[in-house]
Formats: sequence, structure tokens, C-alpha cells
Amino acid sequence: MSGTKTHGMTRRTLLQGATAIGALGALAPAAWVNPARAAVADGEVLTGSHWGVFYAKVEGGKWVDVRPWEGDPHPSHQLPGIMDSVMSPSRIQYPMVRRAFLEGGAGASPETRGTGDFVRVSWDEALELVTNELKRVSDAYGPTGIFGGSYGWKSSGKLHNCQSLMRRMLNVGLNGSFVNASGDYSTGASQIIMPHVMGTLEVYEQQTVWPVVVETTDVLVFWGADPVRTNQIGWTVADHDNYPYMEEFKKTGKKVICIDPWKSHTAQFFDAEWIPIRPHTDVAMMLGIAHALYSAELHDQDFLDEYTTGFDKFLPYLTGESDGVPKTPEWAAEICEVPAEKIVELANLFQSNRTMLSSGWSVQRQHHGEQTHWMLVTLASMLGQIGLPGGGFGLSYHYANGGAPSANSIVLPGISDGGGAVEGAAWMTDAGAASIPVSRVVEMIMNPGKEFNFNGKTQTFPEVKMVYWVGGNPFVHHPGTPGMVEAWQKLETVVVQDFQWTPTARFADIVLPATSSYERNDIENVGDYSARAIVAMKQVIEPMYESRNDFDIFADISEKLGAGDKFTEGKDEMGWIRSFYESAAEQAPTRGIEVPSFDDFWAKGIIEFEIPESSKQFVRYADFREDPLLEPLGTPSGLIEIFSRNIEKMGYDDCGPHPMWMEPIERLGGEGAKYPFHVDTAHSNSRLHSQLCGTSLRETYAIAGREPCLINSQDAAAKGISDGDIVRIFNDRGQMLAGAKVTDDIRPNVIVVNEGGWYDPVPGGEVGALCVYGGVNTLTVGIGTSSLAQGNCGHTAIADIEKYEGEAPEPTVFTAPAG
Ligand code: PGD
Repeated sequence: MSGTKTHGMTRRTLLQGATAIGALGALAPAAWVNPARAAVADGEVLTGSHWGVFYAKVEGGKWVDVRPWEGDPHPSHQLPGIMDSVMSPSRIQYPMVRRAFLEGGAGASPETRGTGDFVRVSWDEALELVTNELKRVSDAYGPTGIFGGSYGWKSSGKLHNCQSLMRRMLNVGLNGSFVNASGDYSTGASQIIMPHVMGTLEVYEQQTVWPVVVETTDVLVFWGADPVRTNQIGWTVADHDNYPYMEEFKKTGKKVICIDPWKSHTAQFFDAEWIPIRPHTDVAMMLGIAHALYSAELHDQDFLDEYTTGFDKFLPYLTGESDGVPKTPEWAAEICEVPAEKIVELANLFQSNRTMLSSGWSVQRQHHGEQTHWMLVTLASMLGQIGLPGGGFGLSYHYANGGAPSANSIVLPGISDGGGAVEGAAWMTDAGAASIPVSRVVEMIMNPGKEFNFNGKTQTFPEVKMVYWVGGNPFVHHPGTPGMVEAWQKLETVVVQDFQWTPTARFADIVLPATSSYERNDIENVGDYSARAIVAMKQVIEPMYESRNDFDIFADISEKLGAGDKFTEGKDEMGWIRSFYESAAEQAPTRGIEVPSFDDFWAKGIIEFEIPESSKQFVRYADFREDPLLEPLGTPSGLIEIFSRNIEKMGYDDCGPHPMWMEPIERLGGEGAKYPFHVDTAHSNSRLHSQLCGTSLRETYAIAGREPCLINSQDAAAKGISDGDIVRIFNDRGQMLAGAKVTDDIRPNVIVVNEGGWYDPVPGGEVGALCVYGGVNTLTVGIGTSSLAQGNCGHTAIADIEKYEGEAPEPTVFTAPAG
């Protein structure tokens, strides 16, 4: 363990300056009562969440039921889980500190992280500890000692954005002395490659809207996307506007194709043609289709000439002239296990019909994931339908209801992280490495001083000693959990602020209980793409136990750091919410609409906006197609870059200048593949990542008390596995238990274990320990996608499976540690 400097630090030193009551550990909940008040003691409260707008029914101050908002066309079946999350046994009730940390000081016995040995402390004591640690680490190690790049899906709401609030505290209180992170775990590869190819992020942008798709698309392809399952949630408050359009499309009887190892919810909903591709081989299949198009002269050379650059440089690769390997349908079939005839058939089908190639993000959340969407764009360019109604490609139909027409609305600002306003924070950009690509966090902790490549730059990992995590669950979301367990042992101090006793909270030194969304007031737009309403996210109940709002926690820490006023700017919860609304309302006249006063809005609870006819006709890239000179793309050439000179200049051996098939580090059927099964880690139908895993909703899907593992009936028979059996899944990185679900909805040699199941190691804390619930990142690869994007590879894993014999240890992760 590095940082021995603090080993001798005693509890007394850590608590320096704490009040007598706090230092003695006396508990004073009354001092921390939230100033905000629940909306009603009896009745219904309208509020919002990632899962949509809903009514919470309250009786005698208790939340007893949920009812969807009548404006939601397709409410999520997960709503009851939200209510349960507030009261579940996995709720964090009090501030807690790891015993060894409290008694031995920062960095003491790091191997006891994750063992559940916590001591309850008062809020005074906890806040004093946290503030002293922030000061100590900042003083001792300088601006890169603290990692504040905490990532995760937190809760909706423009004020209680715990990640912005934490960085605001670090900016105003420590003058911005912390290491931040860029990007996200969803689209790490695509959001870096797409600006080179299309001049924009693509993944978070409006799609050709659904009414146009229903009207004009003949063939709708979902390539590794499951919108029926994943559109249940939104980053703001979900509107679910895509569902009625999907119903309409289904009624037309037009062709839907799902290219996916799993016969997904979408495949079943549309009764689609299912093409059970081998995982991680999509680029090869796309190349096979491209080759079939080119060799039959079915590609659109006019489109390629006018709207793209570099096809001539890609062509020798496609034909094999440059490397001796023609990317024929037969070549592709060997790799992807889709028959060559089917590949040729698809080439003809796509070319002779208006075809929308809609892709999800799993296909880029894998080793060399940059290539997939780049090749998809290349294929769509060869088909020549980009910018035509219902044709081309789309990278967000499956996310937050992308493609739902946008309203003429006002858009809310949110709490800022205070960065821009901080004097002296310029060191962050000067230092260069003060921000890491978000999924490199474990690599950073393990390799301080090591150089790494990222999108054309060479940077150096800083030496981080303290991590403060809010609104995320890295012990579940980060691929390669055993690597994270090991990395955490190098840290001196870990603070986690959450309302659930997540696996991440269990591996912390100091755990602070936050309120859930439903114990505070906030405000949010409804519909990430439609923005068709603004909802008052009203407080449903009083804060449970000793939980406090993230805003109040960080305001107090800022105060202790001498910057309380800078943090609050003199505004309380309702003051901020009012200011966001009133600032947004200033946009109303320019949009030709009227909005009520804040007080009227708040009393009403929700305001809705009209969706103009023009929005219902939006076609992505229609302007570019109409006039590529006047409406150029944001790429260096202004055109679609099938060949990128900028990427060529970077000279990476793991991401070339045009899309190509690159063998991933491991894959099913790959050379020397050590294990016979690919592990598909798609998102769950009944959770949002790891959120709600700690609730009673789990009982609706768990098998033998564990995360389900879908296995093909032939594979199950060969392995002697029956429906409901407990299975052990293992590879060189880790091992976990799961409950078998035998089905023919998954292709042979692939198993599905949804991401988001809570990591539950036995015995707690050990690197490589058996995870008894089924946290699938126990098995996945922790490396970056490539030197270009450094995204995460959460879908890259092969493993073996066996029936678990003997008495399986029961999961314990869903209850609070004693203390
Ligand atoms: P969540 O479960 O949403 O997962 O990773 P992420 O960490 O976002 O975690 C959010 C946490 O925030 C929860 O613990 C919740 O209780 C807490 N929280 C919610 N509201 C508040 C609040 O107001 N205050 C505080 N303090 N805490 C709060 C998701 C990530 O996983 C993502 S985005 C993707 S796309 C990746 N997907 C995959 C995948 O497909 N496959 C694998 N193998 N791995 C993945 N990991 C990634």
C-alpha cells in the first residue's frame, strides 16, 4: 500500500476539529431534518424519474402506491420498484465508517474494504472526517490526489445532480484540485470515432423521426439494438413516445430484421426475422454485405462521390487488393456464422428497399468497438440512402426514445459544477492529464505515471489517493470487477454517497446516506428528444432515516472548506428550482409560446408543449443531402469520412484510417479461444443498470435467488444443466453464480447475463472471490476499446459454465451491513 504517510494517523487526528458530540459519536438526527417538506400527508403527488412521470400515493405520510401519469403512453413495469427502493432493506440509513479506517486512519487495512465491518457515526463526525480527508489529500498530494470523476446514472433532476454538486464542492472548496473524467460507459467508442466520421456525436442526436419511419421505411433493421426493452428509461424523465410508433410500424406489416445473438424483446414484439449472429463479428458481416454490393455493382457510386471521402482508399481493403483477403460473403460467413447466401440476400434487400439501419451501442462497447459504427456508416453510404426519408442509419432509436418528434418547448438549465468560475482552475487544462477517459479509472489507479494514448494525444495517468463517488456504482458498472477490488486496495480513502448499500458503498471507507429523488424537490424536462413537458419533481415523503440531500451535504462540506456561499450562491432548494424555471421561461417569447409563472407551474405540477408538424417530418441529414456545400458536416472535409486523415496521422496500430475487421482480444470462435461461451451482458428489462436490483422487483426475475443466465437448450443438455439450476460461470478473470434459464431465444454458445446485477463476493473483499449473486462484470475485460477512444469493453468476455454442485452460498448483498 502506498501513501504510508497516513498510516500512523489516528482516529483522533482524523476527527480533528469535530464537535464534541460528533467526536463522541452521539447521534443527532434532529439537527439534520431536511428543510423541504413532503407535498402531502395523504393523497397523490405527481413526480418524475428516469422511468417516467408518475403519481405517488401517500397515506399518513407513508408512500404506499404508484400510478402512471395519464400522459405516459407506455408506462414502465419497473415503477413499483422505485417505491420499494426508498424503503428496501438495502437502503443506507446512517453515516457509516469502515472500522479499520476509523480506528487506524486513512489507508489502514485496505483489505477489509468490502467485508462489511462498519461503525455507525454521527453526521457531524462523518462530515468532519470527509472534510479533513479532502484537505489532507489535497495538501499532501496536490491537485491530482483526489478523483472526482465519479460516473453513473444518478437520478433525474436539474438541481440534485449529485455529480455536478460534488464537482461544484471540489471546484469552490478546493479550487478545482481534482482529477476529472470525460466520456461515459454507454458510448465510449462511438462518441470519439463519430466526430471523425460524421463531424458530430451521432449517439445523442435526434434521429429521422418515427412518423417518417412508419411512413417511408420498407426494411427496418435493428442491429444489436433492443428498443422495446431499453426505451423504458431516459436520462431526463422518460416520455415513452416511441412505443405507439413501434406499434404503428408493426401494424404496417413491413419487414423488421433483428441481427442479434439474442432473440430480443424487439425481435419478439415485431415478430422479426432473427439473424443470430456470432457476438463481436458484426464488422465482418457488414464487410460481407459491402462486398456483395460492390461486386454486383449495386453500390451507389454517385452518393459516394458527392457525399463521402476516402471510399477509394477503403476499396482495396474490401476487395482484398491491399491485404490479400477479399471480404467476400463467404469470408464473412466463416467469422460471423451467418450463411453467405443470407449475406447476399440482405445486400439485395437493403439496396432495393428504403432501409433504415438502426444500431444499438452494445456493438461498440467491445474491443475495437470504434470499427462497428464506422463500418455501419460506410455500408449506409454505399446504399446511398443517408438523408432520404426513412433510409440511412440511426444510432439512438433504442435510447431515451430517440426519434420521438421534438416539441416547441423551453429547455431547463441545471446546477453548474462551478468550474468556469473558479480562479486558478486553469491548471486542469495545462496539466493535460487532469481528466481521464472515464473507463480508465482502474488502469489509472494501478499505473500512476504511465503514458496512455487518447484520441491523438499522449497523456500520463495521475497518482490518485482518494476517490469520492456519487451517483454511480463502479463495482457493478466497470468491466473486470476483480481488477477494481485490487485497485481499491491502493487507495487511502474512499467516500461513497448513495441511498443504496451498493457493492461500491460496501467497498468504501466513509458512507454517507443521501436522500432518494422522492424525498426532495426538483425539476426536469420530460423526454430527452421530445422535450414535450416540464415536470415538478415534487417531494413525496420526508427523508427516511438520517438521509440528507446531496445539495445540503456538499453545501456543508463547502462551508467547512470556507466556500459555503460560493456553493449555495445564497439560494436554497426551491430558490434554485425557481431560478432554473424562470431562466428557461426567458426562451418562451423567441419560441412564440407562453408559459405560466413559476408559482402556477409548481401548483399545476406539469406543463406540456405542442409538437409542431415540422418536427414530425424531420429527416436526419436531409439538409446535407440537399446541399453538401452549404450544409457541410463538421468533419475536416465537410463530408462523410470513410477514410480519416486525422486518424491516419495518429498512427495507432489498433485503429486504422478506415473501418476494418480487427480480431478482438477474445471472442467466440476466435483463434485460440480458451472458453466455449460468449457472455452477452445486455441491459436488463427490469432494472436501470444496477438501480432497483436491491428491490422486490428482483423477485420477479431472479432464478434460485440469483441473476438469470439464459442458456440455449442444446448447450444446457450438453452441460447437464436444467431450468432453475444454480450455475457457476468462470474464466481467468473471475467466477460467479447465476440461475439457469433454458431457452431457444439465445443462440448456441452464447449465454446472456444482464449487466447491473450486484457484485456479491464471498468472502467479502478478496480479489477473485466467487460472486454469489451474478455481477457479470466479474467476467468481462477491463481494457480500453483502442488507443483512439479508450472506451470500455463491457461486452467482451468468453467463459465456461457448469452446474453448481453442493450448497451454494446465499447472496448477502441486498441487506445493510451491521454497524
Ligand atoms: P447505476 O446502477 O445507474 O449504474 O453504470 P451506473 O453506475 O450509472 O448507478 C447509479 C447509482 O447512483 C446507484 O447506486 C444509485 O443508487 C445512485 N443514485 C441515484 N440517485 C442518487 C442521488 O440522488 N444521489 C446519490 N448520491 N446517489 C444516487 C451504468 C453503466 O454501466 C452504463 S451507463 C453502461 S451503458 C454500461 N453498460 C454495461 C453493459 O452493457 N455491460 C456491461 N458488462 N457493463 C456495463 N457497464 C456500464
